[in-house]
Amino acid sequence: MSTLETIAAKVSANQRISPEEALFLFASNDLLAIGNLAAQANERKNGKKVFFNVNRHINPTNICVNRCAFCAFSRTTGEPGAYTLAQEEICNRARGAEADGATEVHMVGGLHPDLPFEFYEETLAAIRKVAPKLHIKAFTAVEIDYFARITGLEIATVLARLKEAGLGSMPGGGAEILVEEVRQRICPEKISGQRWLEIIRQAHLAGLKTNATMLYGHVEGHADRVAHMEMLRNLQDETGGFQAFIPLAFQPENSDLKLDIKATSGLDDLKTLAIARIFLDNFDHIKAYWVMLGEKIAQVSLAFGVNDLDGTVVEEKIGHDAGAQSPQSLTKEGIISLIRKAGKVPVERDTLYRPIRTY
Ligand code: V47
Ligand code: SF4
Repeated sequence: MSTLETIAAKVSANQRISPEEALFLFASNDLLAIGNLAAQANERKNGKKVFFNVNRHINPTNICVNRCAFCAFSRTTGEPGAYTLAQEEICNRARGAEADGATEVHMVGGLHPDLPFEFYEETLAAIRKVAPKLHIKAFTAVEIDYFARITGLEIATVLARLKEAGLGSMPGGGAEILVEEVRQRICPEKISGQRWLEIIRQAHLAGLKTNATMLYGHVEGHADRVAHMEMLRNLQDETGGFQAFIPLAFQPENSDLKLDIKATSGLDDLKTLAIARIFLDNFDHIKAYWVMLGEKIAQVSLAFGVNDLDGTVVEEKIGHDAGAQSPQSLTKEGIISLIRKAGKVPVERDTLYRPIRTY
């Protein structure tokens, strides 16, 4: 039988905890004990360093053929609020980001029914031309699958062509909850969890680093969260290609899942981040995405095993269309101050976690 003592002994000895033990932690209300274990596991890997980057999000289009039930960002062609950015506008934003000191552009969007694959290749090449110093982190596994479907190309070919055009790495979106029964309820049109894992595996094999997210706080249970993280842990054992794990707190406004689902509690947010740190022993980085968590919980999470606060973001649509109360953007100075006040050492990083400057 699991007890906090047996789990604590494992964490101290740097041993892996089992899915049953992770479930035990979810059922426990001893948040401070769980947080202490997570802080211990984090300090062993990262000391007092907390990473952030200077980045800019660009969402080329919100038109999407999937229309996942939880997504307040997507639109159908012709619906009020539907948009598609011209390539020139995407380039202007990337150029502006580089001029403002960004090192990364994070670009993800809807599955557009009409844009050809070449649009995305050309956009990468155009960004590379106007902002050559920017690392381009773009396209979720869901978009990569869509490109393969609309072109009839193999996943490996799609990835190779995007890499050739300038793709540097991939974000971790589209994972939601990888357990099929949950996916059927929240995003039945989306690729399966197994397909998501397979595309990420291929990205890792192609030399592209990725992140992994987990959308929590909707219809899933604790066992689904643990099963999700176990699938990620297994793949990471195999490829080592994941950089950060990012739990995304569900924002319930304006989505078809709204029903009577309430925003996650601070306690659940902190527990989920801490258990992720303890369970995902083969992930170096656990990221608190301040957009979905709010600045205050993101700051407190630095005492609960988190070592990354994402970036400046600049213009955020996915969470804010769904009612996120956080600002659209944080300044670099704001992030540095937030980390310092938590007694940690702010380190600006590039997308691949190479330190740029320690503050
Ligand atoms: O895949 C959609 C999620 C994701 C909602 O890899 C929602 O560095 C909460 O993946 N409430 C996109 N979440 C964002 C994402 C991301 C963000 C920041 C950094 C990185 C990274 C990745 O947003 C989607 C979906 O899981 N999402 N709707 C919502 N209502
Ligand atoms: Fe489309 Fe992604 Fe929104 Fe689903 S989550 S509707 S795939 S933009």
